[in-house]
Amino acid sequence: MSAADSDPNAPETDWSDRIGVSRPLVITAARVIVTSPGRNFVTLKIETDQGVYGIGDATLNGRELSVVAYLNEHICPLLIGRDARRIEDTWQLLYRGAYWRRGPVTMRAIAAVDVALWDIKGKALGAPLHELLGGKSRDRVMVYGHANGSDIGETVDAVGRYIDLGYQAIRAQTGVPGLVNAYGVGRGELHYEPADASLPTETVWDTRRYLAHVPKLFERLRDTYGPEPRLLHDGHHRMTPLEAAQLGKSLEPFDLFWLEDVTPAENQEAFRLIRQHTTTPLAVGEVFNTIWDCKDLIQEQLIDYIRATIVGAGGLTHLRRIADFASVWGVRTGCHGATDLSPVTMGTALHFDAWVPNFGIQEYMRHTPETDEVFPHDYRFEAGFMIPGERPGHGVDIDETLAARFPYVPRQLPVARLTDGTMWNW
Ligand code: GCO
Ligand code: MG
Repeated sequence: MSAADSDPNAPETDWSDRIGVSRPLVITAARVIVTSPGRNFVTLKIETDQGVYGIGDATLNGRELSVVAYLNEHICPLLIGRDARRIEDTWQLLYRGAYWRRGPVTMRAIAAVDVALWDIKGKALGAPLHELLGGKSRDRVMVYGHANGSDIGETVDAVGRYIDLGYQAIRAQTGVPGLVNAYGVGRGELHYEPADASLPTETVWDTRRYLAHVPKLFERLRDTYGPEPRLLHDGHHRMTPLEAAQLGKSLEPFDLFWLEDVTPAENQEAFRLIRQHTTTPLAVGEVFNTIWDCKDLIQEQLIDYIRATIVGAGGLTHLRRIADFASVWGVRTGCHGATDLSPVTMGTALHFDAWVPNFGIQEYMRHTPETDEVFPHDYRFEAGFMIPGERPGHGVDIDETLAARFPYVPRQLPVARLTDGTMWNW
């Protein structure tokens, strides 16, 4: 019995009996829904003349309303009357047609349209997205969870809790002595939510203290849990390339699965220096929007995992292109999956992950129960893995009545300053 059979409120899933794709599916409406069930989400809903609809995620953490305006003012009007079946042509229209290319706002708006159209196509054909992509390469998708604590002891305990939940891969972050609010340290046990105030919270950063402290965390983790768990760490763009090389080297004895975002990647060449000095695997790309942001990183094999994901990098249509290019150079995927990526992105990413031949891992931070209720979905967690659903399309819906009960709340990400007051990368 499918989830849809057992849930009386589940959306209708048998559109394909009536629709198919033998005639145009004319777009009749495109609406933006903003909701904040614990955090803000922007969702685009595209409706067609034959009743089948699709939804896409357009959430840009801390800058949500810019994408709302981009969609409402510049994209929704031009979608009306178009044939929803023409996903590639619509993607090219929105990318080339704007003249102003790339960037987080534009590419999230494009991603929302793209994913909504893939959702419609899947429903019209009666096929889950992994089938449209070429079928599953794996039945379940390995995910990593976020363990964090204000000191090493707390983080070690948090990693233990993830191991007890069945996770085989865990990202570990810890507070640094002398620094309040180090990156990645949350307040609750399973939820970490950095966008915490209507104006940016100021935090203080000192890379030397951090570099001296982090290896101690991983030494303790290996002493406590042995060689088995895959351990990950996120540097969140705080280091210079040389500092990143130093960290990579000092972590080599602890066999990390990956070291993420060690330095900003606007200058892709910076990774050459890091690569020359360390064999710790490198992951980067949660802020990337297009293949152009990672072209050199990939073809020079300067990284091991590409973190671009559905909502950040122009939807399924473009992410698939990045992944195929990466596969040529032995780079594997590691889709961003923080809580600011809505269940719509998670559902779509899981279909992508189930298909993509060069799959690496998927990030998974649990959404709050309120978020899960607003976005009913058929993917599920099972002992360290996510199982994509079998409903046609991406398998995620939005309960608009419930969504309306959670109005938008202005929230921004923190900022970081060095100890002398200099503005730094959060
Ligand atoms: C991660 C990330 C996030 C980001 C967040 C910003 O690896 O999951 O670095 O937690 O900070 O997505 O909105
Ligand atoms: Mg990150």
